Amino acid sequence: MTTPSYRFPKDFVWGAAAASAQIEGAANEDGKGESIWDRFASAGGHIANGDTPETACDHYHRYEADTALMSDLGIPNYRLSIAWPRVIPNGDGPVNPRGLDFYDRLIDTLLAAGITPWATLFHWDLPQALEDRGGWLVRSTAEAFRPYAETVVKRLGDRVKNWFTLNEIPCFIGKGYADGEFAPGRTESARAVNQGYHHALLAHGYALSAVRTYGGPGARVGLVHNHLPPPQIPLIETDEHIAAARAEYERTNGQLMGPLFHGRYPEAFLATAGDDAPHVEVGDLDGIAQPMDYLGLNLYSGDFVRAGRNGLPERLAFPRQFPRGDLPWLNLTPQVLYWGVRHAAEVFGVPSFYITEHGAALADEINADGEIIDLDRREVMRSYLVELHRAAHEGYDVRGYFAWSLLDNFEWAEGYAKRFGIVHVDFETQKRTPKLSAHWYSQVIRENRIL
Ligand code: PNW
Repeated sequence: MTTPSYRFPKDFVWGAAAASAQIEGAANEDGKGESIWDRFASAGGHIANGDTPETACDHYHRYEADTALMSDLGIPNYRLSIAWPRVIPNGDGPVNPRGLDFYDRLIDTLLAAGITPWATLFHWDLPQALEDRGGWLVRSTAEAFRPYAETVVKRLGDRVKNWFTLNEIPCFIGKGYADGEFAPGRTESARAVNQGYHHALLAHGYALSAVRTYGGPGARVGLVHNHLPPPQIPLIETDEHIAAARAEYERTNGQLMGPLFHGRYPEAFLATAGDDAPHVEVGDLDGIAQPMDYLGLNLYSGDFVRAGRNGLPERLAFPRQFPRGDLPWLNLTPQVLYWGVRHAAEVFGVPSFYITEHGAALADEINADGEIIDLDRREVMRSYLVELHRAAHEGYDVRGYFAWSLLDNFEWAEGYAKRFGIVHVDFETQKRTPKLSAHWYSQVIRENRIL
């Protein structure tokens, strides 16, 4: 028998991911405080079709059935997030025991089903009470994150061994405080926004310390990073285009990756920022640069970059008919799973990785038999995994892949119309139906190779 091609490393971690505000619902139940996404939705005008996260997938009440579903599909790892306002409704006030109890039950249910939990401490649902005092633009929000993280790690750390601190700083700071596209919908100065990025980094360091101090034996922790602009894929894999892509990657990721992996803001960033550079207090960078056990990468789309005529990196525009998912930014570029890993390793020396999210929003159709044969999503996942396999085969330490997402869910400013799930959700009835992509993924996991 020949060795099957596209086999993944032994012990490769296969999973599915989700986030509290996108699936839980129960926005006002059991003492949960208001989050900035609850407020952003109720303020109106920000979210497609006037959708809100109030009910979402009703996972708060259906977590047992959702766990059973994962178990039926043979999904052995689940990346979830903890809602800060469920645990500490005002952000820095008293703990809400019923909020912690929910995560306690959820973790126990997962473990009883043989599913390993991977918990993210912050996936965008900031307590509104903290936003009212300045949100991520003020240092006290990062300071409040420390006791919150400690509370969660102390309570769940005997059973949760794999932690992520924050999800996608560029999205919740950039889109939340600079573009105004995401909650809290602010459009602030470059100076204020750079300070916000710094506070997010600081919060990451505090959460990392919390896991190191209270996580118990075997606890591991990292950040989930994403890239805005998207990671740079060399137009053709020649030395000169690779160098151009790498230079642009370094330039656009230095503000976060520099402090995290080199313990300082890069000179190039400081020169560009000038007077808008963040204020940094003594000791901040030591906390931020504490070694992580792994870096999580959320990778959906890349940009093609070439060495331009003047020798400078040049980003190529996408042709009108380039393959794209159901969102304007979702260009389907499988190579991003390879280059996202390789650039981070080469430029910033990142030693090991999990792909903490990859997936596609597509316009699913239910056929006459009630099935969703999402050949498109399956093809997207398959082609991206081929590129992840290439990275693993070349020796990059890629340890796992989490499909985004387990369920169709509240896709932030896009509401419920954009579906990323490998399991379809009927938001009228809350019925779950695994799509073809879920059945296929289930088999990929079982065989530990791309099918
Ligand atoms: C990520 N972009 O968000 C988040 O981590 C998820 O919560 C989200 O559902 C998923 O990706 C799909 O969108 C992103 O504009 C949002 O490039 C926007 C962008 C990237 C990631």
